[in-house]
Amino acid sequence: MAEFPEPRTTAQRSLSETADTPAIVDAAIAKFRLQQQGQTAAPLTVVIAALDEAPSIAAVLDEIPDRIAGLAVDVLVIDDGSTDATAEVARSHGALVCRLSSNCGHGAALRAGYRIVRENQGQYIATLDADGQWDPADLPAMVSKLAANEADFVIGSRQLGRTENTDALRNLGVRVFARLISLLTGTKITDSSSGLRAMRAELTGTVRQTQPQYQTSELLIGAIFAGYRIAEVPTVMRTRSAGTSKKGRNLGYGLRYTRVILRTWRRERRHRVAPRSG
Ligand SMILES: Nc1nc2c(ncn2[C@@H]2O[C@H](COP(=O)(O)OP(=O)(O)OP(=O)(O)O)[C@@H](O)[C@H]2O)c(=O)[nH]1
Ligand SMILES: [Mg+2]
Repeated sequence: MAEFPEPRTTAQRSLSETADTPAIVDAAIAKFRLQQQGQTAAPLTVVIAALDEAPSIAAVLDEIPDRIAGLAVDVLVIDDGSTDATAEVARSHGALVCRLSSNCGHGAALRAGYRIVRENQGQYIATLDADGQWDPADLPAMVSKLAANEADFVIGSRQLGRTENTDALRNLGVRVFARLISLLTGTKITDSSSGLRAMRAELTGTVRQTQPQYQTSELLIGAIFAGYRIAEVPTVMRTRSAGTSKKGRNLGYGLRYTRVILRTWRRERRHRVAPRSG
């Protein structure tokens, strides 16, 4: 395992996984498996990566219904090395919890969740954030599209709905990034950075993903070039219910996000396959 003499900073771990991430993830999944004792996943698992979200995660979990679009639901929280009571709160509100022993990044945490679902034969995965910004009430419309085999990857789009975020720069960024990805891939999307998504579990194993933090655009661009059918449904993005943002400042965030889009596009366009027909 790599040594980090100083605590790792956001910049250090924002664009490439640190060397110790695979070992941390493997150990966390092995421990989770022991607790699970061979249980298989429900048809739909809501995967939530959470970093120090004890003040907000209970309300998020309480909003998730037991069944969505007729499917039984598991909720899996990946505690990304929190130093607060995120894991305990999540467990006491009915979630399965896999805990990473130190912070690996939003993308790495989600991938640990995806892997657990795939290995447990789950069929569909939905994601949302632990801070209450995405409303689980939007999930039935999204998951229905998967269940009806109309799409493979469904985005909850604040551009088709609305956002309560009043940060003009952030809101401009959402529009610009969506335009850029639409242009680069030829697939029109309106919200590339939405944390509210529903997808076939299988897709998370076939689309190449390496980003520790900026995972939304990497997964989306990879899914488009792999021929998966993308759909969007309107959603309302709320303001954070409690706690603080884990993201960097707007400008640095925007630059790193742009870099991930361009790098992923360069890497994935070479492997482009025709869109699936259903
Ligand atoms: N940014 C970030 N989020 C993480 C990390 N690990 C887990 N998360 C979770 O990822 C979700 C998104 O993080 P947020 O800080 O809310 O990012 P955001 O919604 O883009 O930004 P805000 O609008 O400022 O809340 C939350 O549920 C976090 O707890 C991490 O290392 N970094
Ligand atoms: Mg947030």
